[in-house]
Amino acid sequence: MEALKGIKVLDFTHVQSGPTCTQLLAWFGADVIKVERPGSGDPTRGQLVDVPGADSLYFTMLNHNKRSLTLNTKNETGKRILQRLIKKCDVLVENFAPGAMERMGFGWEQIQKLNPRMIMASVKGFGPGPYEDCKVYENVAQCAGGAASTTGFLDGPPTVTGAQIGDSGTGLHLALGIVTALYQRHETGIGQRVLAAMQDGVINLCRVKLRDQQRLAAGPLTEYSQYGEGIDFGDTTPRAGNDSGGGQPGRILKCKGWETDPNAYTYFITQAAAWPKICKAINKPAWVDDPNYATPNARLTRLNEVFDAIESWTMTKTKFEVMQICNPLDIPVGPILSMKEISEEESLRETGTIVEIDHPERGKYLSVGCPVKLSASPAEVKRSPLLGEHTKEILRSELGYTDNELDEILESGAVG
Ligand code: CAO
Repeated sequence: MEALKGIKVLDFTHVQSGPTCTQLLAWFGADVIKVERPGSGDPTRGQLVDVPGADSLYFTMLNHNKRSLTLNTKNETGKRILQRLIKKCDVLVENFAPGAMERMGFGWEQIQKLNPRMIMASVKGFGPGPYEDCKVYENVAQCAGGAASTTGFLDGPPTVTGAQIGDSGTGLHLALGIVTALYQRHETGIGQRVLAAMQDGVINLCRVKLRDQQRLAAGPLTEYSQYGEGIDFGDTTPRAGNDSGGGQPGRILKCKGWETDPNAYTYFITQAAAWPKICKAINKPAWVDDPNYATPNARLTRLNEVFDAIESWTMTKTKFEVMQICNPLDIPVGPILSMKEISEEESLRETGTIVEIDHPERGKYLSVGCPVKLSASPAEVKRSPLLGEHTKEILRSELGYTDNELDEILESGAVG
């Protein structure tokens, strides 16, 4: 049985943040009806196209397990259909620019009147405040949420990360808000408004950097490499390069083949508990008891020397050999995996994290399956819908329109 079976979601999302959220709800079993503008649909269908004439990977990888309904919500017939859908559904999710739902005539007040049980969930760039009217994309959120100022190297510019923490990260936050609101509805019988602002989502994911901001008042951040290098700290959390965020120093180190392979690197953490084993593995047995190296505090001003020595050793091994040697010794390391390696990794295929999907227009492609595994609600990944693929089916089965009525609706331009 699927956990969210029976929950109907009216999905007004587009691009990435909102679709991430509704795709998760669909994987957990909700019936997600993606409402799209007739003719064009979600703009990502036609963005970064790799197979001419087929929906892009951008779209197909974010819209699995959904049904597509084309509906012009600015057309009078379209508005009437939407009103009926709102009465039938449990959740409406949208990530339009601020004010778009109100301009359509479907702001929170109107939705509550139509269906007091409805949960209306939105992604916006910013929460209430000076920037609430701004349109926002991924990298803007990363910059406004503190990620860019704390990512990159000390002597370089602010840097955005490849992980879509603004879009997909906020979609995840929103999904949690929606299921929480559904849970509360069991008690209260009424819906509520759920808002996930991208800036807030990124700040939440940068929590440890706000921790460090406050720690600066008590002195330099000793676990940052710049401390050991004698570089002064300013008044804000600096960029930490590849330093690990916790109290256990870690860095990215070269492995065999780094000269030609941009990903022949490993992450290596000098966890305090593993220190004696690290010393033995890298052939520095004297460092186990040497007071200059034996304790984490003693090592803090010598991290460059320590990691240089470890790197001299990792450079003689492939990143996978480093993993094979260090794991049994409980030394925390991780190979830097390329997207090619991830796409070919058998174990990820077996768990359903990487899945191969067949699509009528584009053939087979790889996607990321549901990253959260529920033992009693397994997620089967189904291909994304073609534009308007389920329009008639939804109008018939959900709203009970007859064939004649469907013809009239088609003629009105409300769907198509
Ligand atoms: N029928 C009729 N009109 C429709 C429609 C439909 N089915 N679906 C959408 N529209 C209309 C909307 O009503 C809106 O019209 P108005 O501007 O006249 O009110 C219009 O299409 C487009 O909406 P938009 O302003 O949201 O789209 P955009 O491409 O200009 O902006 C984005 C895109 C992402 C910047 C903006 O939606 C946004 O800031 N969203 C919130 C933050 C967010 O989610 N960002 C992440 C996106 S992923 O990187």
